Amino acid sequence: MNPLDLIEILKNHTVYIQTHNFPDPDAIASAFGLQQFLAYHGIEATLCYDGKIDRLSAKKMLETFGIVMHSKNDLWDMKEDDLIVLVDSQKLNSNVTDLIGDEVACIDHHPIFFSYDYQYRDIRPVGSCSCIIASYYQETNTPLSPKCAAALSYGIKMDTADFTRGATALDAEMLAFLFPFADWNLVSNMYSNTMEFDDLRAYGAAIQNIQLFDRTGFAYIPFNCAQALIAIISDFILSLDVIDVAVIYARQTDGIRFSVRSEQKKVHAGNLIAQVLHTYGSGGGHPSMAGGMIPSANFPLLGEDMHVTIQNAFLDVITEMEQEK
Ligand SMILES: [Mn+2]
Repeated sequence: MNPLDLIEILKNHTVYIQTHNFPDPDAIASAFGLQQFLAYHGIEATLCYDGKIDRLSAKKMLETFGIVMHSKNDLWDMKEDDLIVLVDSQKLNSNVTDLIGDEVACIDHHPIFFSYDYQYRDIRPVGSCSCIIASYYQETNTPLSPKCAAALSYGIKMDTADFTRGATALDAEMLAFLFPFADWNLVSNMYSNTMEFDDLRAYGAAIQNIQLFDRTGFAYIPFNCAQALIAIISDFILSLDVIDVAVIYARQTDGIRFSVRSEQKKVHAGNLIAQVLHTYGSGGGHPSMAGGMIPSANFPLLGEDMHVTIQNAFLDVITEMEQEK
């Protein structure tokens, strides 16, 4: 689609750009990049999300690049005929709250689980949503600020884990396109002081109760911890030489949150968690990274020993997947 079509759709409306809940660097960069793009073309947009900006890295990103995002609770004046552009997320997915405005557009790089009839839809299987937004600048010769180019570069680097996870040619081309415009000091700055002291507790818990079944590792964090931290710990556990599939789950106030990683070709992390949690909750994601949730109300379904139930459910599906030719 031509990104300028989006301008036509949004003209003369109140516009919101919404990310998935608990936005990560790619979601924040994409939202910011799109906001700046629209601003150049005369459209003002407010960035919004539900959940929390609960990670040091996300907070630091807002400060470093001068980004303002509003949480759902501040959006009391959103109306039904206000327009929403979803970035790095899709309507009807469990990780994005359905706000009152009208979702007329979607720019994303996740697989489609529920199709929805957007007026503007740009969903491509690339490594980051940030590279799609960067391509809008290139295609339309829209000027790019050093901060914006830096934020989008950081988004691409983070979501592709520095080109080691799901990266595509477009991710690489767009990083090359952004580089001469970007204030690279801002990108470098994002890589220092990234860990909070409290994170160590969660790492400690995961390390202490990690269990290994063949090449699948399970670790449980028995207390509330930030969604993004669970994902980071899951990357950390996957980096062990003896583990190809990592399943990390943490007890939260509203349920159990999961993060799954796979470097086993036959085990699609998104399909794995979707299949396993189907009975207990919901989940989904990419071939190598995915997330999900079991709401507290469904805990009785897990029986006497929830760990055994969870482990067996995952191991059964993993075995099935590995046996497929
Ligand atoms: Mn993303």
